[in-house]
Amino acid sequence: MKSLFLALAAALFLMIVAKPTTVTGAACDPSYPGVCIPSPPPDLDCGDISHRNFRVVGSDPHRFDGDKDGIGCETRR
Ligand SMILES: [Ca+2]
Repeated sequence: MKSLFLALAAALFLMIVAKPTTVTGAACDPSYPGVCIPSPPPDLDCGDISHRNFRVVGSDPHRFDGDKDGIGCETRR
């Protein structure tokens, strides 16, 4: 009975400390403040992400904003 309690306590501890890896688990690059895109590596292209027409500031390490107008992965062309 005691081992069951310890197993439950360990599971609870892991749930709290080792949070499940999600999109928010990766560090969001500050160049894309409106969306959460992790910094490279890997270097991502617009085809690798689902975001479109998001704000781009700063160094733009993924070069989503090739024309430097502050909007990444524009759908209008
Ligand atoms: Ca652009």
